[in-house]
Amino acid sequence: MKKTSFGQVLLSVLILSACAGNKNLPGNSDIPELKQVYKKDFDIGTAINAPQIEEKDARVAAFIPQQFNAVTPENIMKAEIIHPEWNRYDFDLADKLVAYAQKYHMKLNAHTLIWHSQLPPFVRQIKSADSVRLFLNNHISTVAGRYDGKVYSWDVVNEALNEDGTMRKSIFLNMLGDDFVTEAFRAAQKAAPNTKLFYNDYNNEQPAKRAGCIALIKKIQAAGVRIDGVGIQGHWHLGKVPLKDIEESIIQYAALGIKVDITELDIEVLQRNFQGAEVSQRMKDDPSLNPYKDGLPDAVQQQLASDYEALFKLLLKHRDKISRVTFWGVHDGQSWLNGWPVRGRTNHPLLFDRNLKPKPAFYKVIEAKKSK
Ligand code: 9MR
Repeated sequence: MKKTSFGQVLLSVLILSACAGNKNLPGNSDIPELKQVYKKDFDIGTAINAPQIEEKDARVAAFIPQQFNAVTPENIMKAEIIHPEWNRYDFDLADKLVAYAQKYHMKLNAHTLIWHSQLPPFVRQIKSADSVRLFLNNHISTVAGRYDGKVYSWDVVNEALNEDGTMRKSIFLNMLGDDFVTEAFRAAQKAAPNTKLFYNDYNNEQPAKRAGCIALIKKIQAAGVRIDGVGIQGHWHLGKVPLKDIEESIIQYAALGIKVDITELDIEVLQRNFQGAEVSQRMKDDPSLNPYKDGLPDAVQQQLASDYEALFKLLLKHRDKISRVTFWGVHDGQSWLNGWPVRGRTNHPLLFDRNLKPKPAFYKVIEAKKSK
């Protein structure tokens, strides 16, 4: 009798500790896996930062490969970091990222080769078109060449368009004219024959910008240069995801014979019709500018869920044209939207909250698939 009860106690202790252990287990093994649920449709990616590449936090480290089968470096492959001086490259983190993606059998969608922003300071000091051209070609051949066959895709050019579809002013446009985009793709094609080449932008589902984007893609194609896809970044707003424009864009871009990926998805829940340091100051006294510090009210949570549901239903409808959907961050705590357009707010744009807990939006995205 005594023995049995000791055995029972021991058993209960073992079960209890196993359950407790489970709760604290890295990752979140008792929820569906997005990558698995969408396996036959498109890849599900996430943008990751340096600590995530280096797996600093064991819980996050276990969680990422559970949910996602594609990764994009949020910052570490940008020119500023990977090419700090004319003759100096720093491949440390990018090499780690390649090893990370290989370890977890994830696709690596590299971001980005030519962008007007986050350029190393030496580029801004270049004074001649020849030197800009040399930078563009050296940068692409060195970086895209090194990772050819190791990354799945490159965003060759990022954000070259204005909202009205004209070309955005930048050192590349000013010095090289609009052909710089085609030149960049030509250099990438040469350096990276085994890598998919994408043009990436935001708001390029909007009609005017889309028209400019289509013209740009046609120009690359007319020059006999390879372009494999277009990225619609997908930084959208609560209750205003432009489903019609997105659908029209997917159809029109795909008609050019290229893939259409959603490359930086998030849905902003905060007001953002202001910018700058002055607002950061004002925010300290005006809590209405940062209303969800302690969490999302149910109505907003439900709206976010139904926005994501409608979006994924649409993406599923066009799954034959889409190769991946990438979220811009793993969880709300990591999102760039906590710091933009003003610093220090608490935003909630992704499917997982700050504790990696799936939000109602996550379950709606899972259900969207089940109903298809
Ligand atoms: O999320 C990125 C943030 O950490 C950087 O500070 C910022 C710098 O410009 O870039 C963010 O990522 C951007 C991406 O590279 C291109 N599209 C817009 C993204 C959000 O700004």
